[in-house]
Amino acid sequence: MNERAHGSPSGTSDADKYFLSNPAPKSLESHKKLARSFVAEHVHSLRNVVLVTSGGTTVPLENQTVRFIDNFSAGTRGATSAEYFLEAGYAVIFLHRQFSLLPYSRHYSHSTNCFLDFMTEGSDGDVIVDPDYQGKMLEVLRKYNKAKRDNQLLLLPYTSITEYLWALKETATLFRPLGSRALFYLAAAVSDFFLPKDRLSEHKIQSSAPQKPNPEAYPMLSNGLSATGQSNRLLINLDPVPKFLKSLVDGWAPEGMIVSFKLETDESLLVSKAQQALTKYQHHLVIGNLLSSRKYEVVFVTPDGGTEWIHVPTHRRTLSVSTPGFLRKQFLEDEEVRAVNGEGRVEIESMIVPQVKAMHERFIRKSQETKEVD
Ligand code: 9Z3
Repeated sequence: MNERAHGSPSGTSDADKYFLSNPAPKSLESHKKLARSFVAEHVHSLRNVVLVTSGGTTVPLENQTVRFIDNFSAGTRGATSAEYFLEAGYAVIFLHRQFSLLPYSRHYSHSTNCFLDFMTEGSDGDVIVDPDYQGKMLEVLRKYNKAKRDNQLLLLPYTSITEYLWALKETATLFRPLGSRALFYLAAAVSDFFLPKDRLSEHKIQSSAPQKPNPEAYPMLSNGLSATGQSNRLLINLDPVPKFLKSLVDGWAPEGMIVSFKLETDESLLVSKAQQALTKYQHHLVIGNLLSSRKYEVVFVTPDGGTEWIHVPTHRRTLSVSTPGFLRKQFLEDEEVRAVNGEGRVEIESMIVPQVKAMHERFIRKSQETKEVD
């Protein structure tokens, strides 16, 4: 159906329509206030500023939300990358799914160890860090304190896809005074489908079918007798999430450098889907990754047709894109065990971030040269 058929004024994009019909969350004003003063400070500090998005986005099934659809992401990519950006001198706005991994604290949260396992009782009955963990914790603590001291890190949480999209739009708009010094690093796992506000039931969906199914009560769901005559089924009918990358590139952040991630499970689709995204949205870099190997290998896909695979060092010799599936699976499991046991595997983000930084620096130089010519 075209826009006129929907009765929208011509020129209104799907993203505009999304924001008109899915109102801003209550948290948005305070997020904007924090982001505005953070950006203002770093316009003057002359640091480059990156918006890192991280973690999954939920799709609520009720307005007073009891149930929601979610995805797998724990926010490892985003939280780890944020640390390397901070180390590289960036100021970081970390737009993350509430309760997902955070820079620095990620080393001690969500792990197989409870934080109490890192502590021990001292000789005076005080609580101290276990000597086994002192060295690593001191290193993390120093980096964390430096980021705080220099006001380099702003944490902004979201939960639902709508909260995420509003925060992305408004933060990107606030980044404008930074010009090409703004970098967008979109690692959040963004839902492709959602239930729009006007089809969302206010109250908890009932599991026992009403005597007479009332389509008015749950207009987006058919929660009554199914076509086969079975009762108590819940059929969910989701709308596509608008392609917000287009709005980001064209409208919200026309001068910044935009890096998106592309996630696939079918290896044969990864590079072509990344290339399609670049053609469609005209942004600057897509980093492709596969669900099963995302911690060990990624592919940089650039608008000039370039594709470059990056592998963590232990991985390079043993695993290639053509490694048979069963060997790849075994290797990844071994790597996971080594990582959990703390056998210092290289974090792939320590290789991704410097490369993105170098591209961003070239991007800034190029945009300054263009301005000088103009
Ligand atoms: C990614 O591909 C991230 O690398 C992962 C990280 C979500 C795989 P973890 O949190 O996982 O470390 O466990 N993110 C982007 C996926 C995405 O939703 N891309 C969208 C798209 O390509 C929006 S930019 O359309």
